[in-house]
Amino acid sequence: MRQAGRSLPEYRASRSSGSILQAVRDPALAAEITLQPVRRYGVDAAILFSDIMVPLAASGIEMDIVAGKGPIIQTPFRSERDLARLGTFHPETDAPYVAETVKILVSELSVPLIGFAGAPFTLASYLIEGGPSRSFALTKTLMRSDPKLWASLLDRLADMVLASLRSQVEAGAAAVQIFDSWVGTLSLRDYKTYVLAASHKVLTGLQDMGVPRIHFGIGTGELLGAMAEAGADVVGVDWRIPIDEARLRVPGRAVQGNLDPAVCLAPWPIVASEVRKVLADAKGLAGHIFNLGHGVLPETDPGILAEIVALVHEEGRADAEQDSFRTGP
Ligand code: 1CP
Repeated sequence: MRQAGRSLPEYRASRSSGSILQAVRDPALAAEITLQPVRRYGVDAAILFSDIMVPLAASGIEMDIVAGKGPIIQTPFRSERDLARLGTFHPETDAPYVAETVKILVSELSVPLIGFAGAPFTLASYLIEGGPSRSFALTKTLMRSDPKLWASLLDRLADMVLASLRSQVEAGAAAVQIFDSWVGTLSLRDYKTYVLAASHKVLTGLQDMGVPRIHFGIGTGELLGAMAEAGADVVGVDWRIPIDEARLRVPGRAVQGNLDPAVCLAPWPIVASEVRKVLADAKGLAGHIFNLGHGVLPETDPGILAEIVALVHEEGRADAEQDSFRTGP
């Protein structure tokens, strides 16, 4: 459950007044924040406390991550000249605190740690728009009007993302996830023309490391087949499409998802029934990781999340028992 920490009082106390980038640069603090939701909820994996913007910030792109808003870039990317501002990213020297946090966590966690990075398209969208966007108008305009510059930008970002993920795995992360959160704004044709190659470079560049690769975006129902082609082992989906339908669109891959995070704001009996619907949709699928379809909303009651985890574990165990009864020991 991404950003599960945001709903916790202990998270707000740990973060106090500093910016998220400051918290990420402090390995002891970042490790503590990563552990908080794992302790509270008993989830089966931890996701590193960091942000998709960290490699860009560490390689010299000036930005703030504004509370309640998101990343704001001082000087957005607009032309060929801006490529020069994107230095090469060396995780060991530019952001040594990330690997250090991973190492602390690996020694303390009893569940696997998921490392992560933003996918090239989503990172490019923040660089070009200068912050969060609804229409992605500037991004799409640059993509179409200067496809050569666009391809160079995505290729540079792919190198940065790959370097970041490889160093997280070397430090001990047991799986990686790339967040292409906003790629669902594109048509399938545009995805294939402008994005697939860069995401493919990242995912296939991790192949030799032998860790599961998860590829996630929201509003990606029509892109799922192409996202699977990009080379992930698991495709994450939001709540707009039933998980069994998603699975049909990503042959040979596992799926992750897909409870609507807003469901968690409803009274418990409704939440329980919605959780059961996801599990029923996923019944019999060769690979399903239960998760929300996007991040936890900050106003979510932590008690509800704890109940969801308990219910999924309970139903999972009941299923496993039934399967062993059916197939014998
Ligand atoms: O559970 C965790 O805490 C994991 C850490 C994590 C992750 C996986 C954070 C901390 N950010 C992310 C990924 C991230 N960051 C994504 C991809 C996942 C997603 O789609 O939600 C994106 C798009 C960002 C960019 C970003 N950073 C946003 C979204 C802005 C927008 O365009 O709508 C925001 C609000 C941030 C700040 C941020 N990052 C993380 C947290 C807990 C927060 C909230 C602010 C804070 O507490 O200061």
